[in-house]
Amino acid sequence: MTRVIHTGDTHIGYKQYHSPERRRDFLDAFEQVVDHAVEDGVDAVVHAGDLFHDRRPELRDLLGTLSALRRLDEADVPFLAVVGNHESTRGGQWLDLFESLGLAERLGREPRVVGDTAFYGLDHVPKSRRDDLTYDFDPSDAEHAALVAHGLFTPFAHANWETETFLSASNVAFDAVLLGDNHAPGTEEVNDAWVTYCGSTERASASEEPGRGYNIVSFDGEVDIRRKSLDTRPFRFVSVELKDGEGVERVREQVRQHDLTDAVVVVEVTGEGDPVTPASIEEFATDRGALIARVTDRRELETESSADVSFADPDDAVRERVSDLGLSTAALDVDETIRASKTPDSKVRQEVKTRVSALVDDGDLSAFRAAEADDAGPTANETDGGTTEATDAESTAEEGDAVADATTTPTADSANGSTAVTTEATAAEADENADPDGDTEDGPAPDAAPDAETNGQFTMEDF
Ligand SMILES: [Mn+2]
Repeated sequence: MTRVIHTGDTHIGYKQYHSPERRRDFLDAFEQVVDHAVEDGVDAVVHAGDLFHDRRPELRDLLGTLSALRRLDEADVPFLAVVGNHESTRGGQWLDLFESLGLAERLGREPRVVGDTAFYGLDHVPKSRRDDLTYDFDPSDAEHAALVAHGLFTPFAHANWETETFLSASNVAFDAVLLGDNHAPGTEEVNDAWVTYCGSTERASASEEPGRGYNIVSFDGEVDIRRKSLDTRPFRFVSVELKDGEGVERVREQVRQHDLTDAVVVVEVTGEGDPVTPASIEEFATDRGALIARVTDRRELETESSADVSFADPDDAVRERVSDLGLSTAALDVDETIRASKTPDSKVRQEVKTRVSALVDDGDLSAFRAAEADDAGPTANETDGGTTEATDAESTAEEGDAVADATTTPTADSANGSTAVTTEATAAEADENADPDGDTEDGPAPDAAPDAETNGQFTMEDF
């Protein structure tokens, strides 16, 4: 019998709505999972990727994470994980640092046996490189086998990776596939394997309306998967359909009916009626104790066909537009350097020159080709519609993915053929392009949150 917590998409460091409180919430949720693991005495915590919201977490988030991992370690609960698209870097993974400290183990093609179950890992792999995957795992004589992976798998929403195909290509018969990337929890049976998403531990976008939690997975002859809830920041979703003649008063009336204390209030206005200034509603809610309020007036969007972007967060709008442009890796890299990275303005010109020269010197001109639309695929988000902000989040998320994928796309390494499953691919890549770093600011939402950026910063020495 093996009993583990399956969690993922914790997105630690995500400063949602630019709010320091929200940023702390993401770490809090992870700490709660750790508390539960310690109290419950599970055999391991399995993390399916996106531990961090971006590839350059800040020191306080690293320290908070280290201290949580240390508590697990002291309770003898192993932390087994794979690398997600948001946190992936080209020069080595945070997870490797935690592993070197003895606080985590990175899953890969070799089995990590806990009780009578062998756990394997598959990091997020951009779509462009999946054809080279071999799905070769080292066999184990453990009674059960589970694969931990990060990606958008069928038969779940937004899928771009065929579960049946990789299950039949794998040389190990998995009893369970424990997934991260899609922030909506769900469980399905595919080819005699239970395939399950644990969902995010905090709402990384307003589209993640249902309560957050994680899975408890038991292997005991059969596989048993149960949900556990987390106590997260309250979100109030207020949908107001205005009739002719109604306006801001009606919206306030609806908002007032909710317990706004310390909540994130997400208001959506539809129907007819008078114009409503979002700021007036947002102020109304925060004056009554809300932490944050966001109003989306769907009516304007309906009449102005050219504007399908909410400007609740201008960064979201820019990211969405950029993601629509189908830019090449090189162009995205330039955009990132100029707009989002922490490169000081005075150094931007030199930095752009350095990066572009590096790509040219490298001789791999694919970086200058327009992005594959596919690779820019959506990231996980919940299926349910949600507010415009949610939509923004999704797009942003997509952009995050796009950037991540683009930048992860190897230069040298794709040329020499086969990409091994997980770990090795990334490791190889890391070797080729030392010096990770480079990244972007936080973005909005969840998987959505973009910030998935992975692009590496190049220095001349690398080439
Ligand atoms: Mn995620």
